[in-house]
This record gives sequence, C-alpha cells and structure tokens, in this order.
Amino acid sequence: MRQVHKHTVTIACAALFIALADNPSTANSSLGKNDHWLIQLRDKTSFEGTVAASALPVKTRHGVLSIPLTKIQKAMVAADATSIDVRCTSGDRIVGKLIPGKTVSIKTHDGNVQLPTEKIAMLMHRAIVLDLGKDVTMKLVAIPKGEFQMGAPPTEKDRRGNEGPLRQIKISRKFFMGTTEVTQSQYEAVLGNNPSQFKHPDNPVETADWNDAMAFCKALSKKTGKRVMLPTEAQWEYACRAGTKGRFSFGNDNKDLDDHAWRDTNSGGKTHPVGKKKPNPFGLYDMHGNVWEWCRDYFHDRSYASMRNVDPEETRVSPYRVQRGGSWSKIPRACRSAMRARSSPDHKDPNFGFRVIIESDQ
Ligand SMILES: [Ca+2]
Repeated sequence: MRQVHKHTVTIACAALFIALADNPSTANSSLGKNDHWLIQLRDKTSFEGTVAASALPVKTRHGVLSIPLTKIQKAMVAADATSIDVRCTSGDRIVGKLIPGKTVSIKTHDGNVQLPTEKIAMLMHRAIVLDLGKDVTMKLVAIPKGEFQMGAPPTEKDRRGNEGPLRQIKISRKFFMGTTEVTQSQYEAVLGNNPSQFKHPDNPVETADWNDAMAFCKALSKKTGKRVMLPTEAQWEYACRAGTKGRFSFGNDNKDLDDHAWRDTNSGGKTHPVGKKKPNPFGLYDMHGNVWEWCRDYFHDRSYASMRNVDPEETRVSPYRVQRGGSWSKIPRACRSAMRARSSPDHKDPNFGFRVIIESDQ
C-alpha cells in the first residue's frame, strides 16, 4: 500500500510540473534569458556563465521532462553520472536519468560552450536578470543562507542604543538581492512615473515613500511572476555585512568610505548613478550611502531584545518603517552597517529610496 501511495504522489508532482512548464504566461516570458549560473563539472572544475539553452532534458519513469532552466534552483548529478536530482524554484523536485548526448549551451566570455549534460555535476543559480520592458533590466545576485551577528557591539564607535543587544541571527534561506538601489528608469518602467527630485535614469529613485516601494514590489511581482519584496531589516544587514563585522562592509575607517559611498562631503548635495562606487563582498553597490533604503519591518527601538533567532521580522505595529545605509547628505556615522533609521511610511524625501529582493525556497 505504501508503494502505491508513493507512486501516486510522484505522478502528481510530475503532472504539476508539466502544467507549470506549459503555462503560456510562463512560456512566453523572457525571464531568465540573461540569468547567471555557476556550472560545476564532474571533474571538479567550474565556471560561470549564462545558460543559453532553454531546458535541461531529464528522463523519468513518466517520460522525458524538459525542465526550463529558469525553473532550476539546483541540479545535482549522481556520482555515476546516470541520474539527476533537480530542485525547481516552484518547490517541485524531479529525480530522473540524464539523457546521453543532450547538451546545454553555455555562453561565457570566450563564446558558447556546448556541454554534455552528463558532465554537469551542479548548476547553481547565481544571479537573476529581470526584464522590466522598454529595454530596462534589473540584476539580482544570490545571497547565500547563513548566520551573522546583527547589531553593533558596545565598543563600536558611533554606536546608537537601538543597535543592540547584539544578536546571533540565522538567515535560513538563500535570497536574491538587487545589486543596486532601484533606479529611476526601473521605477518608471514598472510604475509609469518618476517622483525623483534629482532626475537621471541611472540615479536611484527617491522621494519614494514606503508605500511607493511596496507598490513597486507588487507591480514587478505581477509583471515577472516572481515574488519581489522589500528585504527584512535582518536580510538587509546580513547582505550589507557580507560576512564582515566592522562599522562598514570594508572595515572601520571613515577615510575609506569615499571609495564605497556617496555621502555628505563627496556627493555635491545630490544622488549619483548607482553602481559607480566599490561593491561589498557580495557584489552589492551603494549599501552605504546614495539613498536610504526602506525595509519591510516596522521600526521599534528595542526590536533586537525580543526578535527571534531565525529569519526575524518586526511585525509589531508602530508608526514607522525601517530604513538602512545612510544617504548622500549623511555623515559616516549614519552610513554604518548597523545604523537604523525610521520614517513614517508616507514620508517622501529626496534621501529616501529602496532596493528589492526575491526569496527562494532553499
Ligand atoms: Ca543606499
């Protein structure tokens, strides 16, 4: 009886997957065509590139499933290279045999490489490129799951009281985060307007309040079929620190800030095009400075005293939402990794912008 039950469940999963793959709105989408992957081969070598073929063919007992690469989060090939375990972004899991002779075309800096599927040990989704229409795209990089110390230690210079107590926090799932703040061209492509004071298509959108940021996420989710969100405060700080523990993601010294941030003394009193300063170790730009970035959470001074250890999010209602990272008009203290600011969700200001994330199931 148990075997029959298992068999039924497997068929249901396969059928669900086929239905997803055949969904016209998904099939017609250009999503993922520029996505970035880490490809690890069975001989332990690896390289990064853009997967150009549209699908990975896997033979299962229910027939051949052609798995769109855009739906693959991770594909593990068995040691004997005869079977494959594919985890999909939809949450589905397909286990089957590799089809000998089929290849995946991978675009690299040196041109296209035709790779036999049996040589692939692992395909890891490293970056998502969203097509926003009107020749506008948005790149989001994979932020691995892990643990970090959230907040500032009591010894940190310029520390504020609401940055503690220091907490050991676990981020339990990988997520993808915009490499830059949302630009004015991206905002306009999605919402059809541009509220910014310092007009330039490549500058971050500003004078956008928290409600505007949420409306952007909702509209972009609808447009792409992916769940686009603001980061939680914990996700933001984890991504900003990128494994570092100092005042900034590059160290502790204010004098190095100008290499990484637009702030009070180098901005000329305005925003600047995103991505022009040095990125942090995760490849994220302008996490310090340029514009403050809205987070999903409500703001409370004492959130850290009571928040949970795993994937915390402050959901107790308050009049304010969290902002992080400082901005073009701020002193170094306000641009620190642990710095927390607050504003009411309808407060518009040329210092206020945001960036987005896409959560994953892994
Ligand atoms: Ca920023």
